[in-house]
Amino acid sequence: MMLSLARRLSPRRLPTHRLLFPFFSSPSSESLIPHQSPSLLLFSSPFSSPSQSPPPPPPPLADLRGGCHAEDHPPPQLPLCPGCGVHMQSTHPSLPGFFIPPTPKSPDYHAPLSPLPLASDETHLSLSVKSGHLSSNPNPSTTHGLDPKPMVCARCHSLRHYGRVKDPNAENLLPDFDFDRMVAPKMASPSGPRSVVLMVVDAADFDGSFPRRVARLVSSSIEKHSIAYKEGKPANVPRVILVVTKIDILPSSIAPDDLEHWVRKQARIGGANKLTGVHLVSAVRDWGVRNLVEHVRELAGPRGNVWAVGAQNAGKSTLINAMGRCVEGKVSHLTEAPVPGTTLGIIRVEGVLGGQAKLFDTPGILHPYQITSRLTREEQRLVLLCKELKPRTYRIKAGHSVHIGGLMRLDVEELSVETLYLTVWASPLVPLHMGKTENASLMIENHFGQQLQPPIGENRVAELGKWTRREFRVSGSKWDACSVDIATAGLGWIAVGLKGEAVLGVWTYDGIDVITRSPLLFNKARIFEEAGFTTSKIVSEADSISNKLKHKKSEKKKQLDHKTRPVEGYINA
Ligand SMILES: Nc1nc2c(ncn2[C@@H]2O[C@H](COP(=O)(O)OP(=O)(O)OP(=O)(O)O)[C@@H](O)[C@H]2O)c(=O)[nH]1
Ligand SMILES: [Mg+2]
Repeated sequence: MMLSLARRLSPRRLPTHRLLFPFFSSPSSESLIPHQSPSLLLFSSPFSSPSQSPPPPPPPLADLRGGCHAEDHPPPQLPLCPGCGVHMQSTHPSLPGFFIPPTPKSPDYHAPLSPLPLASDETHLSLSVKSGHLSSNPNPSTTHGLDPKPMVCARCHSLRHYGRVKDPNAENLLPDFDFDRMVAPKMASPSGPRSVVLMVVDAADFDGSFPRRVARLVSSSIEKHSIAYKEGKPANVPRVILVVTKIDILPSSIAPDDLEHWVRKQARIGGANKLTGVHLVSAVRDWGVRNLVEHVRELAGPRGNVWAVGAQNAGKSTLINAMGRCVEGKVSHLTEAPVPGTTLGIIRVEGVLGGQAKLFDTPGILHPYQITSRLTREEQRLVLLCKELKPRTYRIKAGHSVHIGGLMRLDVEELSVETLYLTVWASPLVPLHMGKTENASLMIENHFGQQLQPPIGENRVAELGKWTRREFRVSGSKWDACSVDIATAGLGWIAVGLKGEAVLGVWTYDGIDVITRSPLLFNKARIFEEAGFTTSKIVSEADSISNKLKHKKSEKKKQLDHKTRPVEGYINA
């Protein structure tokens, strides 16, 4: 139900009829090219020799996610993109997995430049150019000995180099990744190699990115298989490691022990009550990654299967890349990007674990209750956190409201004391506003999509769904500490500090999760925010646009007045 709502609301999703355009109906899953390694493709005839015949029909879209095939359904015989796990094809640019095969280079392409002496009259050439000519590689074999960069699909190339998807419509053609069908049965299988589940959670959006489905699945299979094991039946009890990543985004003042305590508590609430271990890491700073690798190797043994699973954009691929950096040897680089849904298929990563143990990166699970699932790429860019969080604090009275962009509003409806503290933890790119609740309904009409972004543009407001209210009764016993967090999945949270009781109304779009939890951080900003909009580029740009419009209107009015005056004069005369 929730999923279908998100699908309906998400602008990134195309209407279903787009999925039915001619090639989709093609029943053919015949191979386009024989299965071969990407490096062999460089010189393979089907791609490198332009053919006059029309391109072969593409495989059904449902088959393009690598590693996502039912046992009885063979995968298309196409190479896999080592960055995102999609099947690569060079015939249909609008389809996922498209890549342009490089043209074969002449055999002497890599030949070193001959160390020709420079002519004495070449004084106009810069020294660097001269030195470039003169210092040829003394050991050319080292240049040739380097591993060629693995070839990736056009989408991965664009994500890696420009941080965005080249053709968003292309990936929307893929059906959603079916975790329950593609990964769950393998992960929770009672037979075969032992499963180690790396449950990857984003520290800055813990509850929104916590994979509840995975937690429930592994907890129940641990229970079931443990009973079977005690009865002497063959049973494979999965081991679960909770990896809380992106901890570099949390303020450095947080103590690791406190964080771990908080994480374990929230994980229990989320349904993960049988954890083998908890690791707090930063994959971009390599904090805690070595310990994690050692623990995973120990649990996987010589033959285990390790699955990195979690919500979209939680940081799975970046984590695996960081694990790869910890081990000696060459590990291929997975595509990582601030774009939910980067990884498209299941990818087996070689070289991180020992023996025959296997490590898999998986596509992120779509959480329709995370607000990011409703946003466009441009809007996601404003909301996603990538730098250390900074608090923005208000001291406010009853009858006042705080907006986080056009995505969430908190009203202080009733308060047993005079004021309370609200500390907003969200992306600094999202502007805030504080003002009287009685004016809040005008904010939607006048400022959502402009000063209050995301959504970007007025038309997007209605697309995000119905704006609905939830009520929370909170209480606290100290002024100098936060008593409770009110967290909106995918956006951030507001820490409430008060000595008394309050009734809070929280507004956001229907279907987006809002929860209360024990506070994660206790910091407040040194300088409190004031009423009105926070200063930001978005607000000043929106202000200057509306000022220009007002100016134009008043100019027009003046001109009209000017034109009508002589007529009035004539009448008067
Ligand atoms: N600051 C910080 N950013 C991180 C960390 N780990 C990942 N990221 C960022 O988070 C974003 C998403 O990372 P990915 O590794 O692509 O996430 P994913 O879980 O594989 O995403 P999907 O493939 O969509 O499921 C990227 O912009 C990363 O740079 C971290 O430890 N610290
Ligand atoms: Mg990924």
